[in-house]
Amino acid sequence: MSEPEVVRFDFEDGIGVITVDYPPVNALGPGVREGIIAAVEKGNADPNVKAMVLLGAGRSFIAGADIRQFGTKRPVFKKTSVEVLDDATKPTVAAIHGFALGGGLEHALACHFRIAVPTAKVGLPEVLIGILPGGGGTQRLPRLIGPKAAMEMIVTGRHVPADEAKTMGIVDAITPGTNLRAEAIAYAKAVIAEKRPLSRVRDRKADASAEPGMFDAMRKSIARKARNQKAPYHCIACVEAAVSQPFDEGIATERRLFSELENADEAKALRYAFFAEREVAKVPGAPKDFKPGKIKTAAVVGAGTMGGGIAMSFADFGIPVKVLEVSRDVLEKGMQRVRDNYATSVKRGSLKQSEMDERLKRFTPVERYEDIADCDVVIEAVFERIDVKKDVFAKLEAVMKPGALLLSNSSAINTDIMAGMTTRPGNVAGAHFFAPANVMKLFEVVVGSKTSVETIVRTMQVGRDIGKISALAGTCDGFAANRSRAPFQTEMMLMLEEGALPEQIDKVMVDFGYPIGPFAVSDLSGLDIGYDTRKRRAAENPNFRKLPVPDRLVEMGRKGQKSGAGWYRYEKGDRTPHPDEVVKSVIADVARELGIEQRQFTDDEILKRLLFASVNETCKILEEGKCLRASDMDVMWLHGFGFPRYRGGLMFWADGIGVKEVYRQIEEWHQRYGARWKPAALLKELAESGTSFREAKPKVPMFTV
Ligand code: T1G
Repeated sequence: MSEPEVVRFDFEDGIGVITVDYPPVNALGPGVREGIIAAVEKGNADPNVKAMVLLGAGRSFIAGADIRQFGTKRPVFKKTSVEVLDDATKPTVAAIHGFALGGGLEHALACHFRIAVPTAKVGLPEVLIGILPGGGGTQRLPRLIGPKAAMEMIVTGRHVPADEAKTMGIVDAITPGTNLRAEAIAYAKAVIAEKRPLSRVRDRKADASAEPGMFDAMRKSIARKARNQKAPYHCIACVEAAVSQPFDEGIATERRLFSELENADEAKALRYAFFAEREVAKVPGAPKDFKPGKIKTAAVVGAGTMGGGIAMSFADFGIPVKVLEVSRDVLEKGMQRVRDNYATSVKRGSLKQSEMDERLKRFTPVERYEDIADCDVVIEAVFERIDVKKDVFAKLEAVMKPGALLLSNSSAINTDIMAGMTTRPGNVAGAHFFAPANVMKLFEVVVGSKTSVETIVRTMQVGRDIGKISALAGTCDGFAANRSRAPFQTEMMLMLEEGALPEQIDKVMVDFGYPIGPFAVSDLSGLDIGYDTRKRRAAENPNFRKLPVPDRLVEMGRKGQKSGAGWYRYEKGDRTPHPDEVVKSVIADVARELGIEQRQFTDDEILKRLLFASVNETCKILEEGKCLRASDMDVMWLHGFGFPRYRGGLMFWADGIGVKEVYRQIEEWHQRYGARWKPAALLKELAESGTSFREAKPKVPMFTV
């Protein structure tokens, strides 16, 4: 059977209709550009064709170049499909629904007119995958809407809704979209009937005279976020060329700068992250046709900091949420904290007052379990104590409607313990949020031994319904994300005893690309959190390796920012961390008492001691089947721990160093430091077989279908 046509051309009422049909999102995959060229040339040559419209079949217009093709050899065209459109001898209309992104919008910009349905979104998001609009977008958009607005869109990569695109002048008209094809044909016929002048975007002028300093101002404003990256700056340079160079020279500049980016490490890492975030959503073995509907009502048990943040996550995405707290006083305090959080966002300008009011209306504080019985999903966020969790699940068992998802936000307690309190363990799973729950994107779905595949799929969807990135984890101490990060936290403390300082370690990690260093993070979250856990572990396990440095700081009352000092000293009302001699002397005392000789550390050793420790642990997590893919762990590190996106993720970065070198170095530390650095069996296997981390497969299935 011949391949289905990826681009169709048909004729209706004097109009040539070009339809791109390359599911799922009409990316410019193999044959699409060729099909568009052939269709436009056919329309040009046919005297019965008075005008042409360009449409996407299915759910979207054209979502851009086929990202999978980057880094591979691609056909070179005498005239690209954008140029052929640009030179069309008859009026052309792009009719946009769904998304017109990247090369998709670039094709639309080469048409004489653009119409869009109200729900459509347009954008040039190439910078988000480490490149830049390579099909003339950096030259046409500034000519259409002005260099400043164009530069903001191109450097942020944001999607612009149709109404805003109309206001900006990207779109000429909004059309209902009840029958987009017919509406596009009607629009084209009106263009002919009214003899509208056909102006090409490329023939306009991009003028920056009103604000010549806009380019340097943009460079300054992105300096922190765009650290160690090239693409954002190349985007600015291209828009600058649109202002300072004739069109064709600007196109040459765009092509040159694009070619510097496509195969750079940053672009490879960002493309990897893009696909990893789509792979992580897949539940192996789940029935393909099982598509759970969006949840309609949610409940959260516990109105503490986490409970309030979880409830906000639902309200923020339009889902009514009941907050259950048996103590009215705690309930009121929790609701006040929610109101204060929203008020802070309003004050900062990131939320409108009207949005805050709308979101608060979605909250229903309740004090009885019966009041949440009708909810589709309930998430408990009560004290991290087994007896308390058991009590909650026993009460949920008694009231929740059949089929309700019974989820636990516990960050460590075995999901099976909660499931054991119910007669429906299949409906029980972990839903682990990361603080602050309404901000952090990672949503770790923890699979209990009896969790059903349907519950897994439904719970993954709950995460997406509230704008999170859902990732699967097996039940073990710390599940997948926190367990993989624990050795990082151990090594950062032990290196202090050996002579490194908090400020040196933090600088290494900030230079690597983290927004702030791990000790500054610890000062934010509070040193007492780790202290309690260590005390509990030491009581349970006499061989537990104590960490005297942080323990002493907590016992001195240095709990972090909340107490004015922790790893750093803070001036009143100022959150700037200042290195503190007191910390240095505590470190020196501990090292002396432990008889550890102090030494200098290179930045490279600090970086690898921290990250290799987690790479090794991730190999153990993978071999035990507590994580499905190395790329899933990368998604967790990107969205749970602020790992720099332009480095792809922990395991992608380690692959850049090479499995063999990682194994050699870990084995060397194993000889020097003992058992905690024993290489994972999987790591040894990968090194010996020359397999990359990305190809690593779990040895044990996480669940059976
Ligand atoms: N190329 C290849 N595959 C793509 C793709 C693309 N551009 N966009 C989506 N997919 C796949 C995706 O991997 C998934 O596959 C499926 O489609 C559904 O995607 C020359 C150089 C359009 C907003 O950056 O932002 O044009 O997992 O789950 O949530 O100047 O996809 O099912 O196998 O994300 O509804 C610029 C990227 C490219 C847009 C839809 N364009 N895509 O979101 O679905 S560079 C982009 C998206 C370029 C030109 C330059 C989103 C979406 P699978 P999905 P969604």
